[in-house]
Amino acid sequence: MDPTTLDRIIELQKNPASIRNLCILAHVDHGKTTLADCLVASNGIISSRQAGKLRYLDSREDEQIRGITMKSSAISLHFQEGDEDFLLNLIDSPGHVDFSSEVSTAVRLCDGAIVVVDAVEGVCPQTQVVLRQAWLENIRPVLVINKIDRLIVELKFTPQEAYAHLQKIMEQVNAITGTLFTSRVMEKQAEKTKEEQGCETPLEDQVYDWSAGLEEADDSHLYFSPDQGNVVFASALDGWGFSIRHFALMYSERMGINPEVLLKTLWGDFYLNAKAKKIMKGAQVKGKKPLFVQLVLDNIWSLYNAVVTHRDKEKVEKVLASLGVKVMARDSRHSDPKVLLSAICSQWLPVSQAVLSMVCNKLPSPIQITAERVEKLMSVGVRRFDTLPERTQELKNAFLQCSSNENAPVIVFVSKMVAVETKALPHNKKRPLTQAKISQCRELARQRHAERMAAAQQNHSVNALVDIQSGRLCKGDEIATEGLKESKTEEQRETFIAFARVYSGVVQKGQRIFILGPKYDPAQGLSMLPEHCNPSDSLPEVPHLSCCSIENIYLLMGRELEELEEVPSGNVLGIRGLEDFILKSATISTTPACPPFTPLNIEASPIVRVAIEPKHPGEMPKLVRGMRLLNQADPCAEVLIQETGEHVLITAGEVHLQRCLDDIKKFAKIEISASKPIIPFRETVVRPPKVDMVNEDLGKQQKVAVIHQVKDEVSHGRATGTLHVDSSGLVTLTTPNKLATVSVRAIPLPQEVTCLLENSSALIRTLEQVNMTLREGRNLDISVRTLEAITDLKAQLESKLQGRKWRDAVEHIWAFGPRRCGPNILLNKLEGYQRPSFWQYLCQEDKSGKDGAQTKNTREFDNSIVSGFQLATLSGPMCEEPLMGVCFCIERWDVQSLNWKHENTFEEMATFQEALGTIKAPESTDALEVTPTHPSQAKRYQDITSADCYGHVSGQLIAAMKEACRHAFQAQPQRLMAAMYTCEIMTTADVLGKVYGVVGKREGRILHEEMKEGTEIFIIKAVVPVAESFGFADEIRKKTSGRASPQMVFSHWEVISSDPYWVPTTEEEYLHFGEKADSSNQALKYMNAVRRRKGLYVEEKIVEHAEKQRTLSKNK
Ligand SMILES: Nc1nc2c(ncn2[C@@H]2O[C@H](COP(=O)(O)OP(=O)(O)OP(=O)(O)O)[C@@H](O)[C@H]2O)c(=O)[nH]1
Ligand SMILES: [Mg+2]
Repeated sequence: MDPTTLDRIIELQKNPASIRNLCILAHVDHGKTTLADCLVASNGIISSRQAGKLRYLDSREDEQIRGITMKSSAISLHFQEGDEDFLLNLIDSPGHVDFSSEVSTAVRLCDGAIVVVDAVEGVCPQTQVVLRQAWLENIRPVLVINKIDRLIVELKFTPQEAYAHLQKIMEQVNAITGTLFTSRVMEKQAEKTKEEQGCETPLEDQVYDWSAGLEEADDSHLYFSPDQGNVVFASALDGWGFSIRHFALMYSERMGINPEVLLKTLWGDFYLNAKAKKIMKGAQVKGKKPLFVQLVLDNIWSLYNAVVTHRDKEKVEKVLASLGVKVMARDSRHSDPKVLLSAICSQWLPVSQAVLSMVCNKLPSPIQITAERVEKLMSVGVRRFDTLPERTQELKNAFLQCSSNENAPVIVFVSKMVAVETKALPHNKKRPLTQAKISQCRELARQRHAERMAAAQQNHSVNALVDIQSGRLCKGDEIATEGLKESKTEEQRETFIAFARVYSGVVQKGQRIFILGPKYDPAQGLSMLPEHCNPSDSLPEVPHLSCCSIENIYLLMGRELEELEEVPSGNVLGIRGLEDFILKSATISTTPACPPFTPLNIEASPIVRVAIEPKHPGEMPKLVRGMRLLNQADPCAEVLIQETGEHVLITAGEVHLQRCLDDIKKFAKIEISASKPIIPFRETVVRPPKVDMVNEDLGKQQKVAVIHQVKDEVSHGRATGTLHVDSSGLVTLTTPNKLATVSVRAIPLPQEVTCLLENSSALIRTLEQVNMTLREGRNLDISVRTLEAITDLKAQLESKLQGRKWRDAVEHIWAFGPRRCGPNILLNKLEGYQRPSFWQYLCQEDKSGKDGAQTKNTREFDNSIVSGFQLATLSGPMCEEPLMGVCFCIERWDVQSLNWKHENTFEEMATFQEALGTIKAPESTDALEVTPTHPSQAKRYQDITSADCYGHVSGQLIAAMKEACRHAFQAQPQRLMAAMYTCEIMTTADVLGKVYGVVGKREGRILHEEMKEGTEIFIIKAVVPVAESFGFADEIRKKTSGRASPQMVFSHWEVISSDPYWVPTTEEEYLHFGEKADSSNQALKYMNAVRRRKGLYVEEKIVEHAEKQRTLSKNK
């Protein structure tokens, strides 16, 4: 980088008012990177001829090959408007759904965003997602409607049609903003009324306010409108773009109209009355040309017509003259008319000028950060801002002031870690020399040469020898040090650079700082650390807090990094030296009072799993290292070692998977092989079907079948003597020591309840945490919003679990599972067993103090029952996949309470083993009442009672509960559930049939299709099972010659209707399917595939009625 530019940027970094941190967001392929190219070219980093072709910010090889962005990357630009200088920290983000986590990391560091929308495709699914993301982070968006050239060249719209089309796009975008705004106002209003209710009027006096505050809230500044100056119309590829201010200023001079009036009327239903020389309203009604068409679009259309469509030289000359633009002869002679077009447009309507000026005027600087956003960033998890320690609350001012004072605390947020090749770091790179340096070196060399020549003349023979020797020596040294360096780089080929932003203070090279993990609690930290402590002091250990030094700091310049000494508040930067302390994201500060920032809103859920192994087994450690690096470098990918010992990688989709595999190869530098994607399933139970497979009414037949099945189970149970299954599906199981008995029944949950639980898992986890702290006797202040969400969840569950079967069910919920927050319920149906309610936090609000006595009522081993349930729901009996939508009711639970001590150690177990020789294992409770005869046996005896020959009672109970749940599950009709993608496909009418064909073949379902108004584009929404989705995008692209491409996002779980255990039972079924019924059963296929993968027993006949092969020729 040019040193003068660098100096200017360093200077600008010190003035937060002139900084804009922004990102470019859009749906995939709407032209973000192309637009970024134009902006980068304005700084001379790339030539303007290359802008749009180079895609400078797509620096990875695979990004260039595939033509999509996969990682967000930042670049700092300088822009001058009038007398003012601005520093723009620009982040380009990917648009593909698989990489939406990268968008989250970009949005967090910015104050504003450019939302790009393709003029032909309009608002697409990802456009909605990014608008929501920007909204959730409280950052301000501006709009660029890109690819307007396609309206002219491809769709061949008239200017009038194009105007109507653009208006529609604007409406669509504003509709989304409107919904987001309304929901926020509603939320705030609800919060306010809740607070008021808490302190004031009783409920009956409340009059429900339907308006919900919408009338009072001013939202006019939120919407996109060209006259507000927050919209630019552009064609990034052709290098032009404008906001209507440009035309307003131009025509106000020519026509002598006040520019402000033109600015207000240029976009909208206004027209020019030539006779009266006035601007009038009502162009549409009177059939007149709107001003925008007449003054703006007509000009652009005629330029395109002259240059691209008709290639009319004379006309071009005229246009050039009227625009006052000069082009080089080689551009006007070029065979590609687009070259001439770009040459004209980049002078007439330079897109970078339009966009950057809008950005500087409309987006906030770091000083303008709102208090609301700061509170949101600081209130981590369920905590309320006002419950944070006082010193923490004071830090809010530091955020708001964005001060770079010496005393200002340093607060930095790292949103992701970027792997950079160590040799690409600035200090390892040879820098190009400046002109001055070159001449200096030349001068030095000349002097040295002259000296040497003089010396040589004096003492020719002796010196020559020494010279050669020392020369050799020098060389030898070099080789040695090089060897050392090589071995070092071998160890550390990748260095992680933290992608971060400074919110307060000045970050300096070599500075000591605290790193706050996501779970760090400032209250705890402050109480454990001495006051006014420093990260460089030796301090006691505090959970989730560590200290380290910043090694280097960098200015992020796309592919390049520029080393800096310090970065003041309000800037985006790269930090080296944190890789051992930060996994994916973290907060950095010089004060332990700083809270960790709220975690990023990551929208994509990792769903595609593959098992990875190295080609050569000996390279396993390298693979493990590669996977560890990937885990750190990718915000969304997960790596883990499964119970089976496989190394598993979980990614958001197929494209993401491919990129992660490439990354692992690069990090580990070995050949790897990945398994076929491991497709997740869920297991569930359903109500007995009413019709059989040929749609005949089942009546009692099914019952017969169930009883038949149950009988099997019973006979099995008798064999072990501990299991009993009755005809209604109630399973009773006794522990091996016969001390405890549980009876469990499995019931399917209504679908909407399962959905609700699935979506509320984070909330349930929070509630579980709250319950845990309550059990420990502590209290946790949770925010009003969380409390409201919990109350709402309970109310929703109550309304959805109606009927006799579910009476009081919500109150009696014992636990959720698996992992204590999953979509299965454990229900307490025991008579007379009062345990603290799952909703005790809510009850505590009503009758504070009363619950203390209740808490004590928990029976011994309550936890064992929950653990058994957790294990049972984690892997079901069909193919050991997690359960979903199952409610287990405990109807009986007997346990002989003997006041056993159950915290035996292994040594005590050993003593017990010895003792077994002398004392018989207890057969029943009576046996335990025998008092030991010898006093020395007394302790031993106590030990034995707590662990009989079948192990600890609690352990036995866990196992018994798990088994009981599994049997109860099997006593119901079982089904598999498949993960489903929703998939939006944008296509043209002529290939619609082909798209339908592919969706059908992949077992997908079309939900709806609609045609975009005014275009030939169809939007199809479909669901496709994840299991069938691999290669789906490629197949569609191939079949439609690239005219349709799907965007798939995980949506929900769906029950596969066919029964994997189905065998024909009714006569009709025999007739229809034959005795063997070996026609394809999708559910069975999936189930067996999973079982085979997991090494479980698969019941399959490989050969039936085999016959010995004969050689036919012999029999002839
Ligand atoms: N006709 C036309 N094509 C454009 C324009 N801008 C971009 N494109 C083309 O659109 C395609 C996608 O452009 P990109 O800039 O890579 O899109 P992107 O939004 O960065 O895509 P992702 O990063 O993958 O989400 C490229 O083929 C561009 O040449 C434009 O103004 N007009
Ligand atoms: Mg891109």
